[in-house]
Parts: sequence; C-alpha cells; structure tokens
Amino acid sequence: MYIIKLGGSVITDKTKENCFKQKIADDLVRQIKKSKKETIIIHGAGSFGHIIADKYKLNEGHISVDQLIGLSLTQGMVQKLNSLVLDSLHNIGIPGVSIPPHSCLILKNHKPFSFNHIIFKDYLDNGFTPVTFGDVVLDKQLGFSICSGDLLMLLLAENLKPEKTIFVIDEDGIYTSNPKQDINAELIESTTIDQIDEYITSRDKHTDVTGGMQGKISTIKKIAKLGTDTILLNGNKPDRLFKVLIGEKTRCTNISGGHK
Ligand code: IP8
Repeated sequence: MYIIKLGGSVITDKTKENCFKQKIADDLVRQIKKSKKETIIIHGAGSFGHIIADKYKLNEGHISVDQLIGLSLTQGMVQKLNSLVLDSLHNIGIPGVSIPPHSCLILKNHKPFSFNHIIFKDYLDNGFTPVTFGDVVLDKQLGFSICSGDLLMLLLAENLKPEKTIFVIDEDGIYTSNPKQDINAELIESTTIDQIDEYITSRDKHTDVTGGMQGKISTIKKIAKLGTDTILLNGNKPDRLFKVLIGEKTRCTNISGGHK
C-alpha cells in the first residue's frame, strides 16, 4: 500500500482563492489508476484552506469568538476541495471514500491526541481508496488547531506501514538550495535522514500556515525513522507519479527509511 499526498500547490493555484487545477488533478488520478496499486490519498488544502485559515488565525487556537465562523468556513472550503478530488477519482472509476480528519482526529497543542486509523484500514480492506485532507480539528489544549496533510502522512505511515509515502509537490524534489531563488540548486536524487540536515540550509518561505517545506522535511524525517521510504516528485510533470508507483526510474528525491 502507498500513501500519496497530492500537495495543495499542485492541485490548486495557491495565489487564487478556491482555484482547483482540474487537469492536473485528473492526470494524477489517472496515473494512480493506471498503476493498479492500493493507495490512501491525502490532499493539501491549497488556496481553499490556507488563505482563510490564516485570516482567522486558526492555528493559534481559540482566541476569539469571531474564529468560530472562520473554522466553519474553512472546514466547508476544504471539504469542497475534497469533493472535487473525489469527483476526479469517481470519474475514472476509483472507489474513493472521504474520511475527514475533523471526525477521526483530535490534537493537543498541535500534537496528535487521538486518531482512529482503523477506519482507514477497514475501508482499504474492503477495496476502497480512503481520501483525507488538511483540515481544522479540535485541539484538547487550544480549542482547535490545524492538522496538515503532512501530519496525516506521518500518522497513517505509523499505523498502517505503507510500502512508501509519496509527496507530490510542485518541484522535482529536494534541492541543495532553494531552486526558486538559486539557479545553481541541484536536485538530490537519493538521501538518508542523517544527510538531509546538511542539504536543508535555505528555507522556502511559503505562505503556508502549516510550515511549508521546512515542516515537510521534519515530517519526512519522522517517517524515515519508522523505516519507511519517502519519495518527493513533481506532480506537474507527466507520468512521474506513475513511474514511482510501478518502481520505474524517474526524476525525484528518494529519502530512504532508517532502521528497518
Ligand atoms: O495544506 C492545511 O493542510 P496542508 C489545512 O496539508 C488548512 O498543510 C485548513 C489550512
């Protein structure tokens, strides 16, 4: 089983509120279908979640009554995006089933407090493709806070032991420096968790409320410690996801898991 995160910056236009990239999403879903692999799909919130979550400061927890409508609107928006992703799966014949984090996960000061992973396993065992996403959830200490799709990658990897976790992003993988700012940046094709710190010197400042690339790297390190390999690949380039799923060589970064 593979756990795939379709990054919010790939399936939405992060500069335009609520802008779904239908063609890209359809193409990624087609690649998943073609691979015939068992998968869990997670998607980021992109411009359906980050802008509004930031506006209402939802990741700071419950600090004012005005945030209630903000939380409600944000959950509504990420569920709209989730419906669009599900439509894309349904149109190609993948039996995707939505499992919203706000109904199976509670955080405590941003950290997992309780998580029902069994529901993912049970749907998988019945032949479905569980689909979950970055969301706002209850937080035992803060009232509520944001659960990123990256955290879900870690929680599901911990509990369900996938063959690999795959992050579909809008770059070819991890570089020696930020490729959006440095033309000499070189792609790291293969690395281990021990080496990764040396490379990650320059930080990509996304407007993400959930930490952008820096947050992703720290999650990937935790996944690697479980002994699970992670691949980062460019979702805008044809068939890279398919190739990784069927074990064919393609341009990407492979971070090998630590102690198996
Ligand atoms: O895009 C963020 O999830 P991510 C969720 O996976 C919200 O980081 C609501 C902004």
